[in-house]
Amino acid sequence: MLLSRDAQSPQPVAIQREDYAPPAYWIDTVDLCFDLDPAKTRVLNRMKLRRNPDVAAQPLRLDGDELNLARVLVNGQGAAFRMEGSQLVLDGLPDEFELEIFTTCCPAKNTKLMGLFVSQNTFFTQCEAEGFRRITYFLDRPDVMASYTVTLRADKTAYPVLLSNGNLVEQGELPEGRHFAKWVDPFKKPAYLFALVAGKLVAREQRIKARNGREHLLQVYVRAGDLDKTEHAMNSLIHSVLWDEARFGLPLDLDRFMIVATSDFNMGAMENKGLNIFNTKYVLASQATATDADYANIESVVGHEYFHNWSGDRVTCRDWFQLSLKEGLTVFRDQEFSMDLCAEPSARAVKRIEDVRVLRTAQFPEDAGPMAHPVRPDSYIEISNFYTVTIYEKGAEVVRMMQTLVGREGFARGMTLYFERHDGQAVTCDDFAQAIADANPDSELARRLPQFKRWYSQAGTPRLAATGHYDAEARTYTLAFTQSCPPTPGQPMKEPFVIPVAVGLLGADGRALPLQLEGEAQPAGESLTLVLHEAEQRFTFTGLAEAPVPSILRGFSAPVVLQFDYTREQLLALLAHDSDPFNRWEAAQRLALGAALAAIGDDSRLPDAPVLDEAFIGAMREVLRNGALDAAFKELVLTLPSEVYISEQLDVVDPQRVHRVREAMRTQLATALYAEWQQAYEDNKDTGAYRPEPVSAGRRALAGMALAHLCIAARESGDAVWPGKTLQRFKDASNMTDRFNALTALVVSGHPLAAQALARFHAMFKDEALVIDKWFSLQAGAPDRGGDVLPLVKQLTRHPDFSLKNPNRARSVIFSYCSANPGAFHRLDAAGYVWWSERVIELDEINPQVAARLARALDRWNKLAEPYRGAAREAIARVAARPGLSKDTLEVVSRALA
Ligand code: 0A1
Ligand code: ZN
Repeated sequence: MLLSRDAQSPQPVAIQREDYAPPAYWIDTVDLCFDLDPAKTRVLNRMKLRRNPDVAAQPLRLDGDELNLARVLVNGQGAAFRMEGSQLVLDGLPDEFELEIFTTCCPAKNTKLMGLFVSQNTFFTQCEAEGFRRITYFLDRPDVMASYTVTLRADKTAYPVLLSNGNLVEQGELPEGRHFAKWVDPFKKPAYLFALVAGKLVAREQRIKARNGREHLLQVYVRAGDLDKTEHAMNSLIHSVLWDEARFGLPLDLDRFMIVATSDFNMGAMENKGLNIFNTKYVLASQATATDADYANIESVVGHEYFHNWSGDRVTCRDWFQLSLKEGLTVFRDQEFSMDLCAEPSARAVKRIEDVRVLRTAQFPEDAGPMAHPVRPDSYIEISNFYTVTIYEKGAEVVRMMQTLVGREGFARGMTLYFERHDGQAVTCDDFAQAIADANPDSELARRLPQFKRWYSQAGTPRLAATGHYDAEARTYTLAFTQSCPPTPGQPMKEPFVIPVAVGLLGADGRALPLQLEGEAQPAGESLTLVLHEAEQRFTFTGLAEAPVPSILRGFSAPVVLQFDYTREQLLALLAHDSDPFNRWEAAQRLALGAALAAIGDDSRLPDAPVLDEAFIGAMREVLRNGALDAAFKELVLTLPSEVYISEQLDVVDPQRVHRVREAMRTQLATALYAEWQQAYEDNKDTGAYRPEPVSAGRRALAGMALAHLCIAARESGDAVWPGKTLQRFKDASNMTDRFNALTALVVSGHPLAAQALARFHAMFKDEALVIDKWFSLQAGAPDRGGDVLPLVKQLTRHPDFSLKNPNRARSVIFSYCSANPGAFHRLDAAGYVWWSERVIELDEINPQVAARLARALDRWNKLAEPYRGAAREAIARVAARPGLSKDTLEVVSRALA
């Protein structure tokens, strides 16, 4: 499967889940001493080890990567060792011993941002998954848990703040203007949770008392100029602490909990014990610089990392195949947290719809492509490639289904049992599912646990085909389900899943009909969860005087594709009346998708022919006018399915055609609903003093959407009023959400005023890196007009503010174009693909993790129509043939070509 490699880099090997074996040695304590210097940092590592008596005697093999080894002592004596590849191997060791290892590394040259690196004159670490081995030789695997003592020494003027995990036990001065700090972590932890930070930082501090009376110091560390942007992160942290205690009885177990922000970070944030390190994007916010979406993301990421303190840190993963044990569970927890913080039930529903949208536009394609893998993968070459939407978002859906099957209270009981049983351990996905089932012995989960766990072992998105039959004479309605799951790499055949399907039935007038299942004594309420477990199953409802409209998979109760031949009338009825907001939204999506697919499949269609019919437009008009609906919900309903989502429904994709049809739909909505957009704008344009909470955020979102459509309509009619008003709003806005929405409206409608607004925006925010990222990203993601985006993107990469070394900046241009702008990226002349391959190769030399993510932009090449398909394959092959490619990128492109 893998392609030829140059002589220096050996063929990368795949690690298999089945090969798991416990470690040959345990490391009980680690005493680390750092002399921090960007060019040459010295690391003295003194460990106490003992042989694992359960494992046959074997040499000690310590992982290392890009380290300079100076000394190895066993019990204070120089010891014989050998290198096997990057591993340090020691033979003939006693059963218990002290091992001292002295190494140096060069943080200033660490562009991979794994291990110890420097960002803006500050030291940071990133150790998950396998970065600790870039700091010292170690058993770098999550089932080796040790107690850490860390001493940091550095120049006091350049690095006044010295942080590590746990408690600060000592600090003081050293000769030559240096100082030190000593930290002790009271909890054992795997190496991937180790962290240190050293630099010129300031902190927002807050002391809180938890429900149980314990006091804690919370700190958010940033660079001096950013302190005024930390209030929201601190509030989010306080809410997180209170929520985990209230909902799951999980208290903060440390005296001090720290968050530190860095602008150079590969991912969103990292849950190091007591010392979370964050991408600035998920910490810094002010009303002038951050949008409502930024505020919401900060809340959920701060929550996510904090919740890891239990689901990840106190109970961790036995091996990296179990990654979803902590990630799926913690995403589920952060989703629930954000929902529970919503004051209005309708805002909860909006959050659910947003989460499902992410799942369906990112995870479903992953599950159908070359990188498809089970929630608990069976093998990997580079674990960094498996921090995926499948592990995170589908993993969260699996946990959510467990909650559905045992009920909310039962799930909380299961969580309590899980943490009681496994506190301080490194465990598996099986252990988690077992605990939830054991706490709920009479549940459907407990009854079908082995089958339920297929959600962990089988990749692919199940298809659930349903049909409905009404028998007027018997007054019954029968729903028949057939489930199947397409093959995925290495898994040609699938066994049936346990699928919870929440259903309701609506009458012609839109009211909920009683749900009396045949054979059940009692009628259910308005909604009922059917638990499917066979390939084919049917359910009959009795006592129905009329043919019902079925509302199936309410709340998206399982991560499946539901296939039901809804008539347009049925969908319009669901959109107008369903009491389940998710299915109400889903009905509109199905209607829009149906129209898009019909237009895309119509070879005789003229470029500007209308796509949407009067019934759909009328329904959208009703939604916009409906005084009972929230603005946030309206915005979601009016948002057309994305090009990616539409493309996923096709066997062969012509991305240009998909783009043109979707643009035509948007233009049609813009012109046909002109009056309603004006009204929506007028009604929602003023949201008073800025508060980043869901209700007013929803109103700002709808006002922004209205403005974009009004500018599109103006483009069609030649009217100059709305673009002018939009520019004025852009100038006058008192918060970033309104300002950026106005700018976006000018850019997406392609209005000439966009140029001056963009220039002004850059000038206003030239010192705000996160805002400049938005400026880049908006342009690289703009709708293509005659192939104009690629030349612009090339120009943007030559802009003085552009840097390939900063992941946020690289993503803002390159990913916004290659991964988020299909209409511009897929060009008939293949120039987008050529440019992509050059950027992947260029980035791979600097930062393989970021390169490998970019490499995934062409995951779905095999579905493309010619000539795109052949050109895309050629571009991938060009990357794969590059000598010396990292194993990260090589794994992605090899799978794509397999
Ligand atoms: N555990 C983190 C994700 C993460 C993974 C790898 C990283 O290093 C490159 C950084 C962060 C989380 O789930 O938030
Ligand atoms: Zn996580």
